[in-house]
Amino acid sequence: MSYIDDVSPGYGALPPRAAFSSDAPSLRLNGDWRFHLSPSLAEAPSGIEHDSFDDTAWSTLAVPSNWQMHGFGKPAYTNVQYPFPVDPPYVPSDNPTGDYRLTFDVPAAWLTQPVVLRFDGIDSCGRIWLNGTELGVTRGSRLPSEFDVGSLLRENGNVLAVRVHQWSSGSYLEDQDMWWLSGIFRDVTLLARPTGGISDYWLRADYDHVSGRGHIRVEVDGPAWLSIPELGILRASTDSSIDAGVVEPWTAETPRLYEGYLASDHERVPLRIGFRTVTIEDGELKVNGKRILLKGVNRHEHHPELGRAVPLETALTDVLLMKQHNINAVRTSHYPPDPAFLDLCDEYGLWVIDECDLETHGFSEVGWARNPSDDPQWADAYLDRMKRMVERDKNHPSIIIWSLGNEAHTGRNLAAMSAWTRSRDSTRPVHYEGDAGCEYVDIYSRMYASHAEVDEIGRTTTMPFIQCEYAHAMGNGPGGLLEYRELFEKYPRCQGGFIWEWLDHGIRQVDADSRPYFAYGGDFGETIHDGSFVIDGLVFPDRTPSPGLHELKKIFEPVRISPSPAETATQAAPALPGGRPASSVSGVGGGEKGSAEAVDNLKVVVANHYDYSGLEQLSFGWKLEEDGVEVASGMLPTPTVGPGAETILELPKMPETDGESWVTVTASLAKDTAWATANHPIAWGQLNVKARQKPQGQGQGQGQGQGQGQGQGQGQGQGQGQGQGQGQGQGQGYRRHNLEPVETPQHIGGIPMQAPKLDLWRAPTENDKPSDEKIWRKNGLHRLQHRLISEENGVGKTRVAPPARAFGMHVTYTWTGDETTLNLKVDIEPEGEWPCTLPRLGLRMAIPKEFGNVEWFGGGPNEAYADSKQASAIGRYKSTVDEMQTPYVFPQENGNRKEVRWAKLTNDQAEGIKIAGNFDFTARRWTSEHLDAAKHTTDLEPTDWIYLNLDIAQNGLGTASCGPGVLPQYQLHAHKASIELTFTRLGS
Ligand code: IPT
Repeated sequence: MSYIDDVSPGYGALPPRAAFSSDAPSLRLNGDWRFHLSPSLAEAPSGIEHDSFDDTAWSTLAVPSNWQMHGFGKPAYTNVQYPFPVDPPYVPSDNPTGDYRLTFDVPAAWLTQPVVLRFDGIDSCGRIWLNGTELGVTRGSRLPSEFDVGSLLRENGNVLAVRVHQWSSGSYLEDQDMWWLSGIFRDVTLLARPTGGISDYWLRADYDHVSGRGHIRVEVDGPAWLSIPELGILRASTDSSIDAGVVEPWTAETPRLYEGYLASDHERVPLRIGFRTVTIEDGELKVNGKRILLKGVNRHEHHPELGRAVPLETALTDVLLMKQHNINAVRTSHYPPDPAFLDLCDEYGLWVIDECDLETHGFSEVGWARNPSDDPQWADAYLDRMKRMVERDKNHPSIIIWSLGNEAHTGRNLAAMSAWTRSRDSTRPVHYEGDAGCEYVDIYSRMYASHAEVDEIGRTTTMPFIQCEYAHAMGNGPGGLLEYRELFEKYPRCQGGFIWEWLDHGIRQVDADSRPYFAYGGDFGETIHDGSFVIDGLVFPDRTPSPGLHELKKIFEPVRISPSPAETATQAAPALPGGRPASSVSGVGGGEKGSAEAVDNLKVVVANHYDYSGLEQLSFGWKLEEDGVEVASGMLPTPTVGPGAETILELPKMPETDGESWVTVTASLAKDTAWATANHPIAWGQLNVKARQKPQGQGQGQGQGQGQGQGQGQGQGQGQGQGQGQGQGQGQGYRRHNLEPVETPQHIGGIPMQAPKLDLWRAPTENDKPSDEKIWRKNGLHRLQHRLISEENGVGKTRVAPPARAFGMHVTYTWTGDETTLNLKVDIEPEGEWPCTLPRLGLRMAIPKEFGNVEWFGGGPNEAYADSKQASAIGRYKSTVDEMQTPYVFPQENGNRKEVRWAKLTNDQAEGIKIAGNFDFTARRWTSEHLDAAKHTTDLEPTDWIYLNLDIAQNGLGTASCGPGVLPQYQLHAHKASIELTFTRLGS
C-alpha cells in the first residue's frame, strides 16, 4: 500500500479552520506552473522536489485548472459506475500523474513569521514539497488543505513541487455524477500568519424574532475584539456573548449583511455578518421563526471550457441567474463549492445546503459490498472531510443546513460525521438523503419521490421534508412542476426542494468543419461512460437559460396573480394559461363573448408567496392586448399584502375591443437591486377579457375572425403541382399523401407545400427514452403507413397504421376553398386497441425553406408542453424557424408553441402563408426522423423544406429520465379528434 491508496485522509496538513481574508499579507500563487503528465507513478520522473531538478523541458499549465481541459489526457464521464475495478482502496497502476513545479520569491519580511500554504482544491491526491522538504499528502478534492511552511521559506527561488494523482483511495469517496477531472483546480495561496493574529474564528449571529434583537457569540483562538460600527459595537470583548440590539435579520429575500471586523493587536479580519436563527419546530424547518419554502436547485461546478475550475464571474452569473429566476436556494451538490460562491450566496441571498465531498455510489453496482460508509477503516477519512467543510464554511449566514454527502448508502461513518457536526454546531440541522430511517439526520430527505409519494409524506411525516433532488431537468422538461408546487404549498412540513440540476455539464468542442458543439459522455473515447446523462440542467453549458428554467421561474413566482373567483363568474371564460383548471380543453377562451363593450370591474387576486417580504419592492402594471396587439396599458397601485396573504387588485376600466383580448398584469422590480435592474419581471398573470370567436366550422369562407384581409394574391396557378412532386422525392422522411389520383392541394396560392397528413411521432425526448419510447417503437409509431380508402369531392379517407399491428386511425381530410384560401378539416378516429400513449396527434406538412420568418398569435414566447406550459403567455410573437429551435445538447423533440390561433410563415418579401385554427405549433428545417437520428446539434442539417407540425396535442414531458413519468392528466391517448385549419396566401 502506498500513500496513494491508503485510506487515510493524508498527512502533514494543519487542522482545518475557517476560510477568510484579513489584513495579513498573502500571496496568490496562481498562474502558469511547470507541468508534466505521466501515465503512471512508475513512469513519473524522480526528484521533482529538488531545486536542482531540470524542468525546462516540461510544458506549462495554468493553476488553477483541470489538466484534461488543456490537452493533457481527456475528460471522462461516468455517473454511478467507477471507471476502475471496485477493489477498495486500490486504484489502477495506470494512474495519470501530473507533476507541477513553481519557483517564487517572497518579501523578506515574511521570513520572520509563520506562513501557511493553502490549497483550496486538488483532485484527487496531492503530494507536496517545498524547497526539497515534503509537506505532506492531501486527499479530499473539493476541500482545502493547509501546510505550515514558514521555516522552509527563503526570500528568492522557493521551489514548490506538487505531484497530483488522478486516482487515489479518495476517488472511492468522490464518485459524484460528473466528469472525472484532475489537477490543482482551485486557488493556491501563501498566507503570512502574524504572531498574535487570528488564525480561526467562528462568529454566530443569532436573530431573536420575538424581540427583534441580534446576539453574537464569537469563538476565537486568542484575544480579539469585535466592531460593528453600524450597530454601535466598538471593540467589544469576545469573551462573552454580545447583545447587538435591534437588527435587521438576514434572509434569502433580504440578505442584510452588517460590515464589521474582528481584530487582535496584530491582525484585522473584515466581517459580513448576517443575523439569522435556524430551528426545527413542530416538524417544520424555520428561519427566524418562520417556515421557509425551499425553491432550490442543485449546483455542480462546471464550465464548458474550464471544467471544475469555475471563474468567479461564472459563479456570479449563476447566482444572478438564480435570483432573476425566482430561485431562493442551492444545494452544493455534491461537494463544498469554491468558497467564493458562498460569499455570493451571503451577499445576494440564497439559502444553502452545504454538502460534503462524499459519494460512494459505485458500490451500489456491487450490492454495496465493502462500501466505505460502514467500514471503520475509513472513519478518519469521513470525519476529516466533514470537519474540513464545517470548519471552512461555518461563518456563512447563507448556510442553513449541513449535508453529509450524497449516495453513499448508510453506515456508522456517516453517523459519526453527523454526531461530530451536531456537537460542533448546534445551530444548523444535518441532512443526508441516504439515512432513510432518519437515524442521524434532522430532516427527512428524498430524491425523485413521485407526486403521490410526496402527498403521502405530507400527510404522515413528523419531520421537515425536502426533496434534495427532484424534477430531473434533462433535455426537454421537466414536466409536472406545478403539481409538486401544489404539494409543497399544501403541507407545511413539505418544504420544497432542489431541482436536479442547475447546469448541463457539456464540454465545448468543434467538429471536423470547425462547427462548435457541446460534448457529453463517450465523446472523448471513454470505454465506460454514461452518455448524455451529464446533460441535465436548467441552463445550457454556456449558461443560456433553457425553457425549463423559464417554466421554473413561473412556478417559483413569489407573487401569484390570478383572476379573482368573482371574475370567473362574471366574465366569459376568463382563463389563466398559468392557472388550473383551464376553462376549456385547450386552456384558453372557451366561451363566446358578445359584441364589443368596455369591460369594467376587472379584478385579479394577488397572493404574496414570499416567506418574509411584503410587495413594496414591486411595481404592478397592466396591458390590454387585442389579438395580441397592445391597445392600452397602465400602472396599478402596489397592493399592501403581507407574506402568506392575498388581496384583490382592481383594474381600471378597459377600452372596447372586438377581437380576442387579454389583460396581462405584471409585477416587476420597482428599483434596481443587487441582482437585477428596475422593471425586471418577477411575476405575471393573464386574464381573458374577450374570448376568441369560435372558429366557424368547416366549409366555405374565411373561418377565422382575425383574418387581416391579406392573401388576395392569386396568380401562380397550376404548374406548381409538378415542382412539388420533385421536392418530395428527396426522401426527407416525408412521404406524400397517399391520395391518388390526387385532389389534395399541392400549393397554397402558388406556394408549394407537402400537404398535411397525420403524424403521431416525435423525436423521443430524454424523458421519453426510459419511459414511452420503447413501447412507441415496438408498436411502430415511428413508421406509420397510410392507405387511401377513397377520395371524392375533396374528401380523402385514409387508414393510418403501423406495420405488423391491427390497430389504426381512420383519417378523413376534407378540403374546401380556392386558390388562395384553403380550408382543411381532419377527422381522426381510432380503430382497435391502441396499446400505448401517442407522442403526438396532429398533422405534418412542409413548405419551402425560404419562408423562415415566423409570427404567431398564441402561447409564447418559449416552447411549452402540456405539463410544462405555465410560462407560456397568450400573445403575438415574432421569431424565425431557426430561433424557434431549442438547441438541446442531445437533439430531441423541441420548440412546440402551445395553443396557437394563427401562424404566418413568410420570406423576406412578406410573402408566405398564414395558418389559422387552434393548434400546437412546431416548425423546423429537418424532419422528426432527422432529429431522432441526431446525436449532437451539428448532426442537424437544414433541408430545402420547413416542416410544420400542427398538433391537436402532444404527450406531456414528465421527468422519467430520473423520476416519475407523465402524470395521467397529461398523457395523450388515442382518441377521436378533429382539427380545422385555414391556409391563406400572404403577399403578392
Ligand atoms: C441521483 C444523484 O444523486 C445525482 O447526483 C444525479 O446522478 C441524479 O441521480 C441523476 O442525474 S441518484 C439516482 C439513483 C436517483
